[in-house]
Amino acid sequence: MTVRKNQAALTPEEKRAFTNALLELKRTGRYDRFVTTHNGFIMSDTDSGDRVGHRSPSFLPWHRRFLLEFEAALQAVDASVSIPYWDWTADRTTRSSLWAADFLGGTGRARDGQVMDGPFAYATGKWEVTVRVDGRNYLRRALGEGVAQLPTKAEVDAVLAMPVYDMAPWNSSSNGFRNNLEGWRGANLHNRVHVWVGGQMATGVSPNDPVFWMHHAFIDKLWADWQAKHPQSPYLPAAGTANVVDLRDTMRPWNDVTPADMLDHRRFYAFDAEPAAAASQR
Ligand SMILES: [Cu+2]
Repeated sequence: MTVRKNQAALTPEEKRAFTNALLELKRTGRYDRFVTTHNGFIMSDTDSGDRVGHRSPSFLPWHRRFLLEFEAALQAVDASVSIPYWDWTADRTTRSSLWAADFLGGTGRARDGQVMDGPFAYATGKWEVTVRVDGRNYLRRALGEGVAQLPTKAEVDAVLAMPVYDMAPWNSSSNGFRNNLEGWRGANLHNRVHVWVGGQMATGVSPNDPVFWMHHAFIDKLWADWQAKHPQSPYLPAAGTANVVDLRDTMRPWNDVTPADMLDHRRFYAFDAEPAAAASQR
């Protein structure tokens, strides 16, 4: 059974296994197909039209399925690997071990934002950014420059307290848990983290930065935490909503998976720290 761990608790061997599996997916071209898929949805998801991956209720089940597919690809390289999660309420500075040279490497240099250390620095020859929205083919970051502070635990807790999953008009103007977590409304959680990292993470080709997976693994965990807090609150909308993925509608690009299939993460993996209420209530 896959166990997703807090990145801060990984051993040096686990960090090496994870980064090596990423480099192998990159070498074979498999990695870049995930970047392409994500950018396609960023481009096509709109508030007034069809929306699946973002700014809609299916933001959470879509990314759960997307991460599952990516994790399966990692595990085909090394069966011991799972996607770690980055709790950015706790590891919230540029000095976090996350950004050390033995893991993701640090922020970009002042001149051009280029990441200069770690396994994903351009100079290694192993991490060329090929799916891109501008001419630059090196991984870039500007940690803490686009926005000064990552979200706090108190800001996360206030969003986890919201009892309704999502609300009409089911887009970036909605109230409710999903849109406050996604960040188009309120304190801004998920979106702000993309901006804090900067570089490719602040664009539609954000999966070019491996931290994408660890950020989304934490967003995914917050969905599980929310479910444990609100066991009577269902995914919404239930049915019959134009342009939006209802509970039992299939999601592109897979077309064989629905939000209902994604509700219980424990069919697929466990977290190192499962939400307490979940064990007794589900
Ligand atoms: Cu994201």
